[in-house]
Amino acid sequence: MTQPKYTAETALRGIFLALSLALALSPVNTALAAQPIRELGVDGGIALAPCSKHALGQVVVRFKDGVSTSSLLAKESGLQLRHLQEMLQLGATVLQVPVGEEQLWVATFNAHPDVVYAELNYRVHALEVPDDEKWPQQWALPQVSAPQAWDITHCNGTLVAVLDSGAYLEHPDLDQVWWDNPGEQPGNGVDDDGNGKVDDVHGWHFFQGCVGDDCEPRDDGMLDDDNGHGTHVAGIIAAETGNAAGVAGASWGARVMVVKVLDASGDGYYSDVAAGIRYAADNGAQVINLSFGGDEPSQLLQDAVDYAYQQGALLVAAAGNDGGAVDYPGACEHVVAVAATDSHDSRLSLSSHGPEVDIAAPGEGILSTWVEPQLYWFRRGTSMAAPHVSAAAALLWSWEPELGVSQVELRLQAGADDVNAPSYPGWDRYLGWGRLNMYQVLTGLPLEPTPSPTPPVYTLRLLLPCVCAAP
Ligand SMILES: [Ca+2]
Ligand SMILES: [Ca+2]
Ligand SMILES: [Ca+2]
Ligand SMILES: [Ca+2]
Repeated sequence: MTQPKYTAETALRGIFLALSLALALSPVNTALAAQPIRELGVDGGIALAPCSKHALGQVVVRFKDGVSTSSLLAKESGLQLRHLQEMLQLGATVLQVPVGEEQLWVATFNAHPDVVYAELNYRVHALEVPDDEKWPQQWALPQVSAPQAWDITHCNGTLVAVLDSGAYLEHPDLDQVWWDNPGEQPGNGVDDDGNGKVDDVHGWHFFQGCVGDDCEPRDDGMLDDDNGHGTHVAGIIAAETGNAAGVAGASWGARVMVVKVLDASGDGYYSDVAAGIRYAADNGAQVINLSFGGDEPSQLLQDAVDYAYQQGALLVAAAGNDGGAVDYPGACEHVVAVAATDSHDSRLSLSSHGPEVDIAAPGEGILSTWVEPQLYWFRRGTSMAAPHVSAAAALLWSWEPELGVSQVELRLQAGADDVNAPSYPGWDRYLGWGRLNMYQVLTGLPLEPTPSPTPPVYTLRLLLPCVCAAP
């Protein structure tokens, strides 16, 4: 009498029986089927969830010697288990399994006596450092963990309004990033989208036209940057990145709506700022960057801010550069006020402080785009800090578009590094919740802000080691 020959076929039959039972009994399976899922990206034929740490629909299995899987899987598996890749030298095989059931198959295989091991097909990744020529001079972006954030995702065109001195629209490192008003035909002298502005293709210009003491509100489509400040701020957020030229923009992919509210001297009026905020919100800006400030509170400014916030826009403003109280609109309710730090994570002495400060970001020696003839220039101040935060918000919204504006605010705060914790643990009036960390903004869990100022608070921050499809 001969012993029945033990083959891979019998091994797999046992596995499939066990797995079928496990699937039938598993509440996980039902739950998975009911869950909404994101659109799947496709990378080399392998399905990858946007935040999946492993290849979907795959497990790696090594069977014991003499147990070959090659011809049996398709025949035996009612679940269309299929063999994708055999690594003969290592004795392992990559098997295709139903998406969402990878863990179950790994557990089932590992429980079988003829399996040496089974595991998920995990992803590896490289830190994404852009090839932009001036990248080595952009110390601020590694400081806020931008490369780690970009390794998760690039910004997919989130619209950021830059209220500033205009922008150099033809700048070679910016000319692809401008908002194109989808409802407006350029240059036909007609307000095609009926928003009250004729030919507002990339944005609008709100200003008090003054001759001597005689000032009156006017507006037009002149967006040219006669100062340079607006071009610098736009570049920090959205300079074309990975194009082997110029600088990298912190969002790597946001679009910019140009709203000119400052003149050649960098001055403007609250009325123009308020009108510009309203225009930005009405025309779809998700983030509104306000790198300027004034000393006086204003109901007009607060009303404009409240309007945009209710539309779901995040407003980000410079805290101020006089080292005193926080400027307006940074001090308004519903505005993220940004202090400035240096390469050692120390607050710049010029950076204004007070109860309204929410977060800090690099603001010294910041290289970005500029008007001709320089084209690139270093600047310092809280004006340069705010756009780093705007860029982080744009990137987060691109990654998790379902978030509401208050959730984005919380994620910015929760992700910040409390770099002055030895002196001022938790929130403080100098750096707010701490220095921006773009990676943690994308991966961290929201923390409830505590009343300010706080006794020492030690938070446990969960860092999800999430590795995702390169966009
Ligand atoms: Ca129009
Ligand atoms: Ca038109
Ligand atoms: Ca560039
Ligand atoms: Ca602190």
